[in-house]
Amino acid sequence: MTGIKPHAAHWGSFDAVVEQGRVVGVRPFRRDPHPGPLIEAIPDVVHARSRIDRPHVRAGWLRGERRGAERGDRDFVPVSWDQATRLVAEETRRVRAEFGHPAIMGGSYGWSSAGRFHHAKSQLQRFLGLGGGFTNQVTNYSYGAGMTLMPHILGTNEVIQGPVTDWSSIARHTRLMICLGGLPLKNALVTAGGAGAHEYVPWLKRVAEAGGRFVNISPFRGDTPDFLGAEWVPIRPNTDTALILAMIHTLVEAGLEDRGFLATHCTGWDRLRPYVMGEADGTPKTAAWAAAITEVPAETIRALALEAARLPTMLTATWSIQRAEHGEQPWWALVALAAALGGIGKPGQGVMFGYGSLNGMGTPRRELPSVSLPATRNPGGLNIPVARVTELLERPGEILQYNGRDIVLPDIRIIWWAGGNPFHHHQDLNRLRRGWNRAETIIVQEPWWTAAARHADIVLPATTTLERNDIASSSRDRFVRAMHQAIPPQAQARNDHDMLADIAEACGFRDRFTEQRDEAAWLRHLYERWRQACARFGFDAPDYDSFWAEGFVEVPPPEEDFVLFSEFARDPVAHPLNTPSGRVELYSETIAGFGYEEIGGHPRWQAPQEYLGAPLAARFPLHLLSYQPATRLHGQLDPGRVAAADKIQGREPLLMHPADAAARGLRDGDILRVFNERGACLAGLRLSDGIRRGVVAMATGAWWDPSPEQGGLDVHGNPNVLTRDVGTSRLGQGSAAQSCLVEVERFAGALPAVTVHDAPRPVAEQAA
Ligand SMILES: Nc1nc2c(c(=O)[nH]1)N[C@H]1C(S)=C(S)[C@@H](COP(=O)(O)OP(=O)(O)OC[C@H]3O[C@@H](n4cnc5c(=O)[nH]c(N)nc54)[C@H](O)[C@@H]3O)O[C@H]1N2
Ligand SMILES: Nc1nc2c(c(=O)[nH]1)N[C@H]1C(S)=C(S)[C@@H](COP(=O)(O)OP(=O)(O)OC[C@H]3O[C@@H](n4cnc5c(=O)[nH]c(N)nc54)[C@H](O)[C@@H]3O)O[C@H]1N2
Ligand SMILES: [Mo]
Repeated sequence: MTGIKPHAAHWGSFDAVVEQGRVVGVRPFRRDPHPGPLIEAIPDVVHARSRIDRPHVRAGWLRGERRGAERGDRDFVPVSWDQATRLVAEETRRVRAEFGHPAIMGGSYGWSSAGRFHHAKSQLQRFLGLGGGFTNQVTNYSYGAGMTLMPHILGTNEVIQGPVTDWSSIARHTRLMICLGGLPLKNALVTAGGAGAHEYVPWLKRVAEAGGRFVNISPFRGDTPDFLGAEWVPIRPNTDTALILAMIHTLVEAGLEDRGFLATHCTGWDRLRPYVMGEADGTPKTAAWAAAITEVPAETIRALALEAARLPTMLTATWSIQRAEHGEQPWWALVALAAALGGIGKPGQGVMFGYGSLNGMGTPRRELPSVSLPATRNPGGLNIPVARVTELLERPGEILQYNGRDIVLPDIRIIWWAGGNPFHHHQDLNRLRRGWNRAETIIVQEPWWTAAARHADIVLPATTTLERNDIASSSRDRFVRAMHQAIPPQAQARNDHDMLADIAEACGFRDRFTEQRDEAAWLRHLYERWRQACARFGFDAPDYDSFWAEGFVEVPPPEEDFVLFSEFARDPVAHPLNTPSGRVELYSETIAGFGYEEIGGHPRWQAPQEYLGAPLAARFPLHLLSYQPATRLHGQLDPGRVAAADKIQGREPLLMHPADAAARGLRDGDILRVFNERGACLAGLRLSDGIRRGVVAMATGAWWDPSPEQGGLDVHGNPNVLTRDVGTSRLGQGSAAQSCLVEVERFAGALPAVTVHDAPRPVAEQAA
């Protein structure tokens, strides 16, 4: 195969340049106004030495060492596809028969790849659902706490997932944009389902040119790009709630709260106001009170509140803000501030979450569906909040409380993952590994020897998107794109659909799984379904053959600005919110009724166990933020050149203020040991005066490389060996990765090699 093939990924659309069956380069999609650099890593990763060449089975598993066995790079035996298929089918049948469907954990959380047909997780879940059901995961790592909270207080998740009030409305009307967590450029490199056009930077520039002023409230100055000229308010991590409450206090003190809006559009102001003013608990939430918690000067807080009352203001917070212990609170408080300002539902005003978290948030787009597989059914299954996965594995038979429900945790026998990497995404990896090892059988479908594949019993090699045909599509992007196969499957890799179709056959339901369609027939089918759905919205998409030949379909932009909640703002009686009161719930009887002492009926300041104001900071005085990487998508692309160029002696960089480094005698470029009671990893020191003192930051995504010779030290730099595995609260049960204290020291001794980008060496062929 040689030529130029249109293709797409979460991190951008591109043409693959192919010579003699190899991807040798990429060219950005010609309609992308601002392509990002991540696509440059594609040739490296597609042909990486960490690709899995054949199916493998752990030798100990073949000998019958199952429950409690140590996993991790242990003696993988290559087997044939026939053998692997038979082993997986037999094991699935056995476990279903002996222990029931929920004994199979098939939540398989993860981003998979952009193509909507070969979406690994959807394929696996379709297979497991047809087989009788499985234990599934609900919510997500991105905004799991927020998405459980918002339906209670705003009646919808549109404020997070979109469509949010669009950039066009902001450019026209917003004069002040207050951004908790900033508006980072790096996050907008990607769109789930594929970025056809990166429109974030052009829109930010238009908003700035229109005269909007930006305030970046974040421990990290780099969370807004220089061209915005934002004011930086360096806040202590995890203290945003205190700052927001003090802004509300300032408004009330000055008589500037929008009493009309609070009376007609909200419920619970009579409960929140006495708390804020201190009548309820004796502590007025003044700017001076918040200054002590946030280390933001009281005058800055007051000035910000008064300015927000004077100017059309959009409030926003990144998704990261709620990825912390009590992560529901800052988002709820921000909704309350927006209510007190009276801006909810007005053009360019109110509150939205995640403008700075993903490309496509706020991009004007016509309301149209996206191409997707039909929803999976899970008849005999169970749902567990995604970030409680270790508890699920640790505590069978016990109760997990979530959002007013008591869930009895099943006893998991099979863990099955396709298109996600729990040893990337979960917190406290050493603890996860202990829970993980309790399973009898772990099956992982992966193109690469990621930590998840290395911790499996049965490893099934998947193709990358370049080795198959597909369609990329996202509700946040104007382009639907054809993904043409560019190269043949590498080694013995197979696509997830085909491997599962064979396993379904061995289980007796191949035809129900495939619906007797092959890849080409499925793509045509999914496209036609989408085309018909679009027609109902008045958009005539071209027929499939024209689309495939052209390589993309462009959805026309909308004619008018989109403003979320505009009808509610105009007439809250005729257009109530989908909450019990029909209004914005500043006090929620439902949440209060759950009786969880860690989350009350209205937003309030609660100190997390790990932040700079906690007693533990005496021993671990640095707050670690583990943010999304600029050089990858999570763990994906880590073997490529973009991620490699950013590392320091092959280790993930850690940002630190020069004064904190000097106090420890550390110099730029030093290799550090970063540690707390949960674990330790290496990192390369990068000094920056753009990070607040007392805060250090590491991107996620360097593949976990624990060294048995070094007592389990991760020699590469995965911050999730350090993060704490605790729910945000029993309401949201979201990931609290951003509440984490650590200490650092210079790493003494010979630098251990990073070996995780090499394939593990197999043991005796065909032992099975
Ligand atoms: N400390 C900390 N941890 C975090 C976060 C944080 O802020 N801090 N953020 C969290 C968030 S928001 C998220 S969304 C998660 C992300 O966590 P994940 O989504 O699990 O991370 P990815 O690395 O994208 O995992 C996708 C996996 O799918 C594989 N894959 C790709 N294409 C295919 C395919 O076609 N077939 C198969 N079988 N596999 C494929 C990739 O190789 C990769 O290993 O991480 C979370 N973890
Ligand atoms: N390049 C790239 N882009 C991505 C991803 C990726 O892996 N790579 N992942 C995508 C995914 S899955 C998601 S969910 C989104 C996530 O999007 P976010 O969750 O918004 O991204 P983060 O980088 O975790 O956090 C943004 C910033 O929040 C700041 N911050 C952290 N804690 C606090 C705090 O307590 N208070 C304040 N005020 N600020 C704080 C940090 O300085 C950080 O830089 O990103 C998406 N975009
Ligand atoms: Mo995410």
